[in-house]
Parts: sequence; C-alpha cells; structure tokens
Amino acid sequence: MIISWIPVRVYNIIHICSHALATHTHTADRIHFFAEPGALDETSGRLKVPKDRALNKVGHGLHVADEVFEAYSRSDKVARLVEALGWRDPVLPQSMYIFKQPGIGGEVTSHQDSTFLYTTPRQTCLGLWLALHDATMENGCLWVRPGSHLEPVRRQFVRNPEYFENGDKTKPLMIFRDLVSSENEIDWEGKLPEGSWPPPSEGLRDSGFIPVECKAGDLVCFPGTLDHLSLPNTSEKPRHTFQLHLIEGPNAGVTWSPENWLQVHGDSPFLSLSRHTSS
Ligand SMILES: O=C(O)CCC(=O)C(=O)O
Repeated sequence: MIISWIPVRVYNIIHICSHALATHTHTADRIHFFAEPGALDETSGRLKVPKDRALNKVGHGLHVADEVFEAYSRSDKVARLVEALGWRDPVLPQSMYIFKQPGIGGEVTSHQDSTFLYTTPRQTCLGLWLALHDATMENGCLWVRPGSHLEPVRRQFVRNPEYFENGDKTKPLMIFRDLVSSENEIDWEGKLPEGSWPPPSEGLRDSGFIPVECKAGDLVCFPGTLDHLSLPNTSEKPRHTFQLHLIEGPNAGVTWSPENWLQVHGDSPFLSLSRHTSS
C-alpha cells in the first residue's frame, strides 16, 4: 500500500480535519495518508524524508477499503470480544494504522477518544488497540490514567457553528466545546502533563498515568472516556499499531453526533460488527 502511494500534497495530522471539511473530502470510507509534522516541508507540502519514514498514520476507512484490514475488522474474534464486553449494536466509524516511526514518531497528547467520537445520549466509543510490534517505554507505548474511564467526557470536538451556520469563513472549522465546569477542568487537557518529557516522565506518574507496555499481538481495549497518550519514539525500533474505534449504533438507541468531524457519505451506515447482522 505504501509503495503504491504517490505523495502529491501531504497533510499532517493537524491539518486533516480542516482540509477534509473544507474540500468535502471524506475519509471515513477511504484510505488517506497522514505525515508526521516534522517530515513535511510546510511551504511546498512535500516530504523531507523517505515516505515510509514520514508516515504518522493511515486511515480512516481501512476496514472498508482494504481486504486485509476488513477481514480482521469483520472477524468473528473481534465481534465476539465486543459482544462479551456488552456492546449490543456495535458499528465501526473508523480504523487506522499508526506508525510511530523510529526517531521521528511524535507524541500523541492526552485525550479522551469520545471527544472526537461523540455519541448521544451516552458515550459508547470503544478502542481496540492492536500492537503490531512490542510497545515499550523506549518506542512510545501507550500511557493511561486508571479510573478516568469513569469520568465524564470533558470536551467535544465540534463543527464550528460560526463557520457552518453563520458563514464566517474566517473562523476555524472545528472547535472544542467544554462540557465540564471549570473546577473539573484538567490543566493538561489536550497536552502532555508537565514533566512528561524527557524520561523518566515523573510528571506523568504524578498526574496518575501508568505505562502500558505490551507484546506484539496484544490487544489493548479501552472505553472512549479513558485518558491516554503516548510519548515520542526516539528509539531505533518501530512501534506500529492497528486500531479500531467502534461505537454503539441505532439499534442500541445511540446516535453518532452530526457535529463530529468524521461523517459518512449520504446515509450509508457504518460497518456493523454485530454477529447477528450481515452488513
Ligand atoms: O497509538 C498511539 O500512540 C495513540 C493512539 C491514540 O491515542 C488514539 O488513537 O486515540
């Protein structure tokens, strides 16, 4: 897939939401390539390093647009796991392959996935994070804050009404809406807690995070309210993962927020992971 990818204009992960929305590019059912910010010449949009080193991630429709990823996503193993965890009508809005390349793979700042994969009337996002290499403290394993999954989602990433409804094209397309009162705010929201970097990362432990080192083939499974992050990969070793983010669907009385940045074409539904439907 990467060999046949011909980079024309490359977007880093920060630009993608705005680009996708501004150009009506849909990424939910296609395969798009996202570069590490440090790999990109911002003026020309060209890569400064070989393309296989430059990639931050590939997404968000691997589960519908590539047969290998589709086979895994639709596998009975995944469906049985999700059912055992209590999901009644699991559907899959997005999948992604994250590279975290040696020496260039950057941090992922602390967040709750439900901020970006928001559902009503309750949060139902579930992440299935599959390690394709050993993930260690050296190559940027996940860090999570135990217990945070019981907390409410603090922010929602929404389409900006000033841009979309009032037509003010000078405003940002996407904004964060605060969902909690100021006393429940967390000062490292959307950032790394102070003292996270460099190792030994005492600031992370002081803020309640623990590392989740795992072996290739392990699956880390967590709800969208769990605070998590990962640090840069300064080692010589890659740290690839394939991730599914699923939610409950309409048959469980749950609605995907129309304000989320990721939307499907027309009314085509997300892929069902239920063992009892055939879509
Ligand atoms: O794989 C990582 O380093 C972090 C991924 C992540 O946080 C996410 O996809 O929500």
